[in-house]
Amino acid sequence: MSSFQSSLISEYHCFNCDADNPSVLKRKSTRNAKKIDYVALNNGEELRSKDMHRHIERFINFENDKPFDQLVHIIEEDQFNKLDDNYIENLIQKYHSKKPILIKRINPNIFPKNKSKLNLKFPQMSVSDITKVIGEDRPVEVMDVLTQNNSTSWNLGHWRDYYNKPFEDRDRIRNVISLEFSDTELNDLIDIPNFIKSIDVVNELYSAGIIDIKPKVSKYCLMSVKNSFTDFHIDFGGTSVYYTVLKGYKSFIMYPPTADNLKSYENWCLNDNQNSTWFGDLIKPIEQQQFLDKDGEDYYYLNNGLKIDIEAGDLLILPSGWIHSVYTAQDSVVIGGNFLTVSSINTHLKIFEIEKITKVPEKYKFPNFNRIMWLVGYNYLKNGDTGKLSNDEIDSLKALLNFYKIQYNQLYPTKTESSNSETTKKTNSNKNFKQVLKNSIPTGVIGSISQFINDLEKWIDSINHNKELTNGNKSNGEYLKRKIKTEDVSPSNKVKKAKVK
Ligand SMILES: O=C(O)CCC(=O)C(=O)O
Repeated sequence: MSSFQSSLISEYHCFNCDADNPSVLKRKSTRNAKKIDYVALNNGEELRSKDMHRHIERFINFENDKPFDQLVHIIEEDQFNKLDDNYIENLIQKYHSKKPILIKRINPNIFPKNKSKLNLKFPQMSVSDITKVIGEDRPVEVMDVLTQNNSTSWNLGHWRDYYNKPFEDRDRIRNVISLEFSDTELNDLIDIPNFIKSIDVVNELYSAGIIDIKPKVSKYCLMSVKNSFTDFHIDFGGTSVYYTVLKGYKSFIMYPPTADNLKSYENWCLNDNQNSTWFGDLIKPIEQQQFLDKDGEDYYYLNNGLKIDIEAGDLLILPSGWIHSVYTAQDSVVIGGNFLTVSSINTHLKIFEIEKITKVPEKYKFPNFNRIMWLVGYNYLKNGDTGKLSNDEIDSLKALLNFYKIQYNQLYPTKTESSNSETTKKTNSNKNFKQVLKNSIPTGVIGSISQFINDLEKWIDSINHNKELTNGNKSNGEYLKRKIKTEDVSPSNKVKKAKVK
C-alpha cells in the first residue's frame, strides 16, 4: 500500500478480516465510513471504495449529445389512446435493431388511470414478496458488482436478508440479474405483453408444434441494490429485451450494433484490461449524419451512444444486439425478458459469431441457439406463405440460408477446402467441433441437411421471382450441385418434433 493510500485510513484491518470488519477511512462519522475494496487493492489496483464501481462516475457524467426524443422513440400518456398490441408490434418490427422504444408510465398496476389497451400484468412486489412466492431455498446467482463476477452459493432467503439491510450494513454491492422464474409460481402472477409474444420466434415455433419445450429466457426478475452497475454487454444471441421497473430507478447507456461498434466490442471483450477500460472510449465518434436507411432512420445518428432513465411503471424495449451498461441509483426491482425476432435475425447471427470469437461460456448463451435458427428456416419452408412475406423476412431468410451453408461446408468441406483448411490439420479438435455442430442441427426434424438447404433455397428463389426482387444476394440456385453425401442424411427424418432443453 502506498503512503498516500495508508494516509487515508484511520483504522486498518487486514485483507482477511476486512470482509466482516472493514478498514475505516479517515472521516468524521463511522456510520458513513467508506469500505475499502481490498480484493482490488490486493490485486495491485488503486485504493477505492467497495460501494462504487470504478465506472459509475463515467456513467453518471455521460450526457446525450442530441435531444432525447431524437435518440429514443418515446410514447407518453397522451398517445395511449392509439396504443394497442398491433401498434407496438409494428414499431418493434420497424425499428428492430435501430432504436430503443420507451413507453412512459404504462404499467396499470402502478398507474391505474392509464387508458392503454395493452394487457400488462406486472404487479408491484417487494423482494420479500417475491421470495415468499418463489421460495427461500431457490438458488440464485448473485453478481459482485465491483468484480462483475457471479457467485452461485446464494439462495433467495439469503438474498432477501441481504437486500433488506440498510445500505451501510451491506458488506459489498451485489446484484441479481439472472433469476428466470417461468418455472415457478411467480410465472402465473406476471404476463408478457402480447406484442412481445406475437413476434417472439420461440413462441412461434412452440405454437407451430416444432418445439415442445421453450428455452427459459422470457421472464427474469432483477433485484439490484443502490449503486449496482452492470458493465457493457450484449444480451445473448443479440436478443431484444423488454424491461419494466416495478420499484426504484434504472439508467442505461447504450450503443447501436454498427459494424464498427461490434468490432470495438469484440476487441474490448478480448482485452486483458477490459474491466478497467470504459467501453465508450472505444467508440469512434461520428459527428455528421451518415445516411438514412430505407425507413428514413439514421442508424448512425445514434452512434455516440445514448442514456435512458427508466422509472417505476415505464417499459423499455431494448433493440436487438445493442451494447449496454446499467446503473442502479436506488434499490430496484425489475421484470424483464429476452426474445428473438425474425426481423433481427441478421443481428442475432452476428452476435452468435461474436460470442464464439470471444469465447462466451455455454451457460451464458441463448439455450440451443443454433438448433432454433435451423428450425426457423424449417418453419418457413413448412408453414410459410410465399405471398405474405415482408422484405425484412426475405432478407432474414437469405441470411439464414447463408448461415446454414457455412455450417454445411464446415461439416462437409470439399476435397480442396479440407486440404487447404488449417483447422482440419488439428484433427481431434476439428472432429470434436464437427460433432458438436452436428448435434446442434435438428436433423431429426429437418431431415437431410443438404436436401433441406436445397429446398429452402428453391423456395426463397420462388419468392424472389414472384416479387421480382433484384437487390440483395439473389441466389443462382447453383449451390450443392455436387452429389449429396450419404452421411448427412438423417435416418430418422420422419420425426418432426424437436425438444429444446
Ligand atoms: O439491471 C441490470 O443491472 C442489468 C440488466 C441488463 O443489462 C440485462 O439484463 O441485460
